[in-house]
Amino acid sequence: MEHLKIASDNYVAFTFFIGTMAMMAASVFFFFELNNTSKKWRTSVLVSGLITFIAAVHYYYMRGYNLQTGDSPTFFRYVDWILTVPLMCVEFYLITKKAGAKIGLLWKLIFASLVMLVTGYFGETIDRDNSVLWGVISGGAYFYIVYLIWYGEVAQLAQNAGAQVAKATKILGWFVLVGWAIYPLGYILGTPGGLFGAQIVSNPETASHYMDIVYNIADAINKIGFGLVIYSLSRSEEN
Ligand SMILES: *C/C=C(C)/C=C/C=C(C)/C=C/C1=C(C)CCCC1(C)C
Repeated sequence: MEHLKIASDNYVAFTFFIGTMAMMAASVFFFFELNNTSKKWRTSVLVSGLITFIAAVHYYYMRGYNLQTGDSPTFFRYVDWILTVPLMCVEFYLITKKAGAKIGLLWKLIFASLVMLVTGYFGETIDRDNSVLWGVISGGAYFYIVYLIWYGEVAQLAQNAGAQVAKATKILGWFVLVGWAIYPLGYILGTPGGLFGAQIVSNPETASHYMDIVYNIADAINKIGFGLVIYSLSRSEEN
């Protein structure tokens, strides 16, 4: 049995390790705080904990996979996203529900997120030669989500849901606009098509390392950050 350890210059393995720890710690925090969360916000905080918990389990696996094989755990990365991104859509639905959000809005958000992720997966795996095309389709679904949150139904409902919900929705909207935009950067670095054919990192192995580091950083920011915005909403005075 080989003894596997993280070399001090192995940033891919290191960010998988830190990611695992951060997701675990965040999950413990959200779950333990449920006890002193008002009933109104309990489901939202629970969902925050589920998002980081699902990520923690995937990160634990991906960390080991990467350490043992040196490869990018693309499949489980996408399994994680397919579970957690729709749950982030659920958060938008839950906080605007009191202002009248309909279940149809939730399905629109979930559907768009699935299109975004499935097409991204095709571009990264089974049809890498057309990664630009898949990336563009995925980007279209992404901008539709941004639109719904910033100008569409989510934005309108948030305006009628009180100042605190409006403020939280704005911050979550920034996470989606800026924090989620980090992912296409990882995709551009890691796929052969790069940015409309411009190969940014020519060595495929280095390219996939960059991609993993970018994705790992983005996941920590977005999953934990999202949860903390929901948590602080649950603690805001007027609610
Ligand atoms: C917790 C995980 C999250 C918030 C993952 C989000 C992933 C994305 C926003 C991915 C977006 C992509 C594009 C917009 C184009 C290229 C392909 C993707 C899938 C990387």
